[in-house]
Amino acid sequence: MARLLVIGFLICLSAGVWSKRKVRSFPEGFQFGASTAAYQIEGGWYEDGKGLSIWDIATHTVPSPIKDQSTGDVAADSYHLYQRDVEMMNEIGLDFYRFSISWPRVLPNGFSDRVNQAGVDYYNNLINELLKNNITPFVTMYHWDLPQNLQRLGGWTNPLVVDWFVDYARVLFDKFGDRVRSWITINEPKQICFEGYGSDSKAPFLNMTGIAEYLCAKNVLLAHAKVYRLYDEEYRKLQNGTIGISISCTWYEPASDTLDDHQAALDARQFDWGQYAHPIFSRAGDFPTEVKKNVALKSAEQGYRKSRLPELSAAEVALIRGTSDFFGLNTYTSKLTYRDASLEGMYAVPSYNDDMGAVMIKDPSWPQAQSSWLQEVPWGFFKLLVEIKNLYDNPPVLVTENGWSTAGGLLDDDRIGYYRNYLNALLDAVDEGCDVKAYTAWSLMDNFEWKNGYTEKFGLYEVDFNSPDHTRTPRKSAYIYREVIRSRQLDINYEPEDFTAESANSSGETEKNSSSNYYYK
Ligand code: GBE
Repeated sequence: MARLLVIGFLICLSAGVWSKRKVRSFPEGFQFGASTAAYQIEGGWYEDGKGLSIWDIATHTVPSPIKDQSTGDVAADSYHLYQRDVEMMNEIGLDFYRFSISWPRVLPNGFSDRVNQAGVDYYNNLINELLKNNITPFVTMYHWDLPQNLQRLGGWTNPLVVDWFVDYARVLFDKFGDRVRSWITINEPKQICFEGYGSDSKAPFLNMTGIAEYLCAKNVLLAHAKVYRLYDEEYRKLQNGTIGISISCTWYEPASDTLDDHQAALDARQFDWGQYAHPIFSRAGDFPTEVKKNVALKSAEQGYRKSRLPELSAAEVALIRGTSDFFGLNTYTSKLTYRDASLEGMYAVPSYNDDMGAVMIKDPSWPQAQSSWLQEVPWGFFKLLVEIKNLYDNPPVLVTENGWSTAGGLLDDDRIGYYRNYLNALLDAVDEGCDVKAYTAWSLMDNFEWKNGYTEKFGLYEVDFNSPDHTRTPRKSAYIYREVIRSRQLDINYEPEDFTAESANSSGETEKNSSSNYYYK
């Protein structure tokens, strides 16, 4: 009898471990999607009345600032191939598709006085095709392709951009809001502001750190908030949708247990994403205290009469606070963070990095993607989700981007390892009480990876950019994701029967990294 009990106990135990480690279910109603962005896939850069964006200008600059001198002129040609795109979504079984609308395709000069009907037609066709196939359109209004006309007026550093963005959003609600029920105003404010205005890693390459990214931050927040208020006041009743923002968050882990390193990691989180999340999602609103304090202190030391970080008035704090129906989370990786004497003289003065006062480094033991900044750190994703829950009263979280880059090839075991480990960490966070409601893979297909051109591949589908019809072929990871969605489960042992070695070999490339180690919390 005792022996039977022991055996029974062992069976239960191993079943528990098995179900936790091998097959785990997603919560009821959990939604799966994939994401793209207009400039990265559409092409059709100068067709049918589209105006120019800052990325059209950037990629046509001589000498080219793009690693492989490429452009998004044609990209994956989704302007012509959107029906094939929807077919791919059907093959995987996506619940929703997150794509962005090109502002200058709809409003060629940026202003709403002239609407480009051909651009509206294109998005109508895409949206209708999605709905016909039971795929929910999840629309980002701004994924970095600002009309060049507005850039000439200062772009996101001009406070008037707030109203221009509101005018644009109104056109989108009017034209598409009868069918689009899920909106994201802004994709990644930090990347718009810091990478575009504070450095030269994204258009418009302004590179005026310490000043420009902070002006941009205030305007982006206000633009987002005013569009949210507009939806609330004039559209929500009729159109009955949800609207929010997507913020890119890296997890910053203290490099050691010293107080300095803990504070450095905290400051890095506050500067990197708290600067944008805190005004919207915290109870108090406004920029985070640490950010205000650091920039004000440094500014005073440097002889500025006012903080380089613009203030938000009480009315602006109130306007911005609470303006997102969900936390749209884009996340890819983690960094180790420290603060010590070596910081002295490390960063330009003034600069965002100097204001933050932290050093962020990679851990060489973490699996490395093709993108230099991207390493696989699933426990960092877990900690990030728990931190968002703790900081912002457990908001509903939609993971709006997550993914892995390779050099190419259909057999992408390292991408599969990444997706499995990140989904597993997501489920751990759900067990911890985090309200995660959706997951979006970046990306549906290979595309123009900004300054890195076509040298980094994020797609579930490989795109042959050299073939005239931009042939799309599912990678092994597409088969794995399809099964996750079909079963609503994560099964780390699943092997797709219909993914053949021949199809994998046909790409002629093999993967350089394999992160086959499975992660356990
Ligand atoms: C998303 O941004 C974008 O929304 C999407 O358009 C893009 O294709 C996708 O990522 C893949 O890149 O080494 O830390 O100093 C910063 C992700 C690197 C945001 C970090 C790269 C933030 C982009 C350089 N950034 N990341 S480093």
